[in-house]
Amino acid sequence: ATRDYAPLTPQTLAARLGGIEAVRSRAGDPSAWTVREVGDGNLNLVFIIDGPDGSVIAKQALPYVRLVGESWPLPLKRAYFEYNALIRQAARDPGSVPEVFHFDEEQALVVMEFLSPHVILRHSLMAGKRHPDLGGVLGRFCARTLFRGSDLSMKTADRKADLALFAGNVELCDITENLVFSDPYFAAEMNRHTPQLDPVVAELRADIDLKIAAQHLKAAFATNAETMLHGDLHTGSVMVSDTETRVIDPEFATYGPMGFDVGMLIANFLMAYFAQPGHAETEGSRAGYQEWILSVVEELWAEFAAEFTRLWREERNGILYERTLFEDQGHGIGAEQARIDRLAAIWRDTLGFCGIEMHRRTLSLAHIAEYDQIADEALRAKCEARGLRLGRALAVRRGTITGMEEVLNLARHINQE
Ligand code: SR1
Ligand code: MG
Repeated sequence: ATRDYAPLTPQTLAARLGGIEAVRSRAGDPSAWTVREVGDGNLNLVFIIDGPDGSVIAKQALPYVRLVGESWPLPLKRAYFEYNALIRQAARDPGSVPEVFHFDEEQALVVMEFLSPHVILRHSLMAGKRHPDLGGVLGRFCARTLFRGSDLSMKTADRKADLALFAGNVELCDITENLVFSDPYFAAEMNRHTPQLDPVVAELRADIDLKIAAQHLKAAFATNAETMLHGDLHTGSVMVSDTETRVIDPEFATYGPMGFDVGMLIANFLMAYFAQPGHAETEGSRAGYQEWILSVVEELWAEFAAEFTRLWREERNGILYERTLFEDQGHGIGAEQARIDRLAAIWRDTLGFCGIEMHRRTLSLAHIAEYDQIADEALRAKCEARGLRLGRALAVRRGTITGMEEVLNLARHINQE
């Protein structure tokens, strides 16, 4: 029987979930649970359940956008896409995401592994902390999930079924299409920006080359169903400890271009880089930490390309670039040429999506804590303007920037101005 959806509260949670064996077996006796609501994202309720035998997370969708309120309804079915994305990511890159213990479609609820002592990466970057192999783990996560969710790896029937499944994530794609690709470039109702940025914003909104680039990238997001994306892969969707990195929150999962996930992630590191004057305690500590952030970006792309290459050579077994097609060339020369072309296309997309993400997190509805928490508005605007400038260069010049060193040098140069 279906039970009517009802949002959980810390007071009702033990009674509602205490009878579920998958939860009880991990947390222990429900009468001894303590429950806290800790969601600080834009959309959902997130509870930590601490029981005598352990802790778990219960994440429940609300029927509206939490950030805005009930005036902006949002379907509960996003929990279904999150659950389906999580189990695919776990299969494609084992250990990279929290383990799912229980899914309840009617209640839009996923109960999953509590990651401890992990913290949200965005907060760690504001606190100036370093994490070993961060770029490596994230680069491999992108390569494995994006390659293995694509026509390079999947059989026709599986690929078509997943394409149809994730095509249902309509409302969240609509959010991305508007908030990310369109709103930054006109005076959309929900936009906000630091007042001192007015002249820069006017310049960007008069920039035809940039608007055309944003529309080309929006078309790619909307029409190029290259793979299953995480769909919202920013540094708030990554949890870190001193020894481990995990990816969370794939409720925006959809089929789209590989560069979307990689570009969004890199953009969030680059914004953390530009925001450091608002967070680092001394100039001396700042410069070294900023360089560390850039080294993570460098490692992320290098590891993505290396792992994508390994998977191409060892696992390519899907609909595209069949091995038999390239046999005549000997030594895999034809397949290598195809791989290089494919990576070059992903690189161009990555730069473009990276640039647009840097704009939308400064000008559209959903901002980032790194900028928002800089109380001095003039300093905040200076940091944000640097990000906007780099974002413009990456989006418009994505076809001619040849390597990551050029991107990082551009960031260093803009940071000095
Ligand atoms: C109304 S939702 C705003 C943003 O929050 C999510 O995390 C996505 O990034 C979305 O664009
Ligand atoms: Mg999220």
